[in-house]
Amino acid sequence: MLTVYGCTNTRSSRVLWALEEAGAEYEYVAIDLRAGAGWKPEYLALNPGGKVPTLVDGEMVLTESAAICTYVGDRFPASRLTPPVGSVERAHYDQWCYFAMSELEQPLWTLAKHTFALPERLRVPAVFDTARWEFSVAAKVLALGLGRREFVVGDHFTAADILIAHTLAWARAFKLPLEHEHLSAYVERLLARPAWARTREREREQT
Ligand SMILES: N[C@@H](CCC(=O)N[C@@H](CS)C(=O)NCC(=O)O)C(=O)O
Repeated sequence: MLTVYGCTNTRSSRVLWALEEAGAEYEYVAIDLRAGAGWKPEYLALNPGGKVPTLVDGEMVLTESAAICTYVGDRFPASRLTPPVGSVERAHYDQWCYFAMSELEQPLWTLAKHTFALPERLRVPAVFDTARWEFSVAAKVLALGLGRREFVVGDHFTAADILIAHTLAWARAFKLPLEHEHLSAYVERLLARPAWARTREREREQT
């Protein structure tokens, strides 16, 4: 049995989404970050950063949402969430996962850290304009890469779409304009998937 440690409205939703797409059975353990549950010694033993998500599969403990979503795809190949290792599609899949984590997400994380996540004394509001500009550049690169296609890699849904759509939903929550019409349509389409609705439901049941 797989166990996911997560918290509603965080990057752990990506992992639940991947598991729901794969039709996997899993246990969900809610970690109330706002109440400091991430800093309890028993959780720190699993995730030394005190962050979510964490996935436990038997003896294996995995952190980092992109690595976990990729692991889920590889562990449940029938889901087709990850293209075969060594294929051109896998290379493109990796490219878009790294892009999501290092280019698209980073400016949003900067906004989040300097708005609420960091202790007040460490927040620097002067970074906001730069972060918004960086996000608009990354969104443009994504819009060009996606074009009018339905999915970011090949012709079907992969875990790269999970990382990107979840990040774009985060941008929308921050009221950042997506500027590119087909990016808005892409995120709407992906968030309408039944597996995303099941993810939200599972999180609601647990909290
Ligand atoms: N790169 C990590 C980031 C994980 C992360 O920062 N998670 C946030 C929630 S979205 C968290 O647990 N924050 C709690 C904290 O920083 O104390 C991933 O993608 O898994």
